[in-house]
Amino acid sequence: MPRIVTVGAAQLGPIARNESRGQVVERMLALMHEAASCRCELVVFPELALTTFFPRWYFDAQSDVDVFFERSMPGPETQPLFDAARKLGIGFYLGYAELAEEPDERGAVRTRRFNTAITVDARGEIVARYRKIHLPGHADHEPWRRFQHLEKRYFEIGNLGFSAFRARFGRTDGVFGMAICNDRRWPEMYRVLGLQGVEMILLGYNTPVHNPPAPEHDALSNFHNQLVMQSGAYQNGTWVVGVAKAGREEGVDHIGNSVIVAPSGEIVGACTTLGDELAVARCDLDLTLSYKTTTFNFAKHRRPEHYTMIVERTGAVPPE
Ligand code: CDT
Repeated sequence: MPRIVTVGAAQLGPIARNESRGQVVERMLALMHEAASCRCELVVFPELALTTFFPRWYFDAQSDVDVFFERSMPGPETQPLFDAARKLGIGFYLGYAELAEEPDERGAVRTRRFNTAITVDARGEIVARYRKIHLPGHADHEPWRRFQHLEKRYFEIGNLGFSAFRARFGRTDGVFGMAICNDRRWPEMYRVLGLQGVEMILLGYNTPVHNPPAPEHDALSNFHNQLVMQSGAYQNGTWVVGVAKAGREEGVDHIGNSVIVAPSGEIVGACTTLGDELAVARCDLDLTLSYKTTTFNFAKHRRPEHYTMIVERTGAVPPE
């Protein structure tokens, strides 16, 4: 019996700054209904899916930043997504800005802000939470840029690790993992999840076409997007579902190129527009096996005694 999960990559087009949560959720519900009509059991929405990608702006006042954050999940505006999951029998991955009152490393309760994703099952229950670890960009205002990328200012580094989890979608139990946007460029993310036997990684992103510190990469932004997810999938024998918030948002162009990648590294589903769009694939989780038990049989072939530098060293140090 194949272990099929039918997955919808629910790409969103641009979200204007003045678009309300209610309006965005309506767009997401339309995609969930389309997904249901395609027999999807799981849909993946983008990173920070409920608002415009606000780290492009520098705000002096914290109160101006906090309007983009959710204080509860579900909250009044997002509850319809959870209701639709139950009604349609579809799980979903959702990225959003999370404001939490919780203890820090010293045990002091304070307001904390994370770039977060949750996975919700078909009962409408949150089954896993992930907080983004690789925060790109910068912490201070850099007016020379055409637009800012202030994730290092507005978010703390995630404190939940890369934790694989078991979940059931449709009739299939599987091992899932989550990541967010810039995480997909780091092989460590895939490998840490791979070492937990992950079978499908869910991942949303907002990727501006223009990278101010390295404009020479701009023409390669779609290529790099596919390159990292295809290699991460193949080298760890896992499905990867990468979903964009795409198009021209508040004057900034973002890539689309949402894809569903098989454990072979092949793309089996893809969005072709820069708007709200659903790409669907029937994903057999057992297709991971021929990679996990042969070329990438970790227990047999990995040589961790030669990899210690990976955890002992952060930056590159060339030989003398
Ligand atoms: N949202 C996010 O993490 N975006 C980054 C842009 C960095 S510029 C290369 C990304 O990795 O797509």
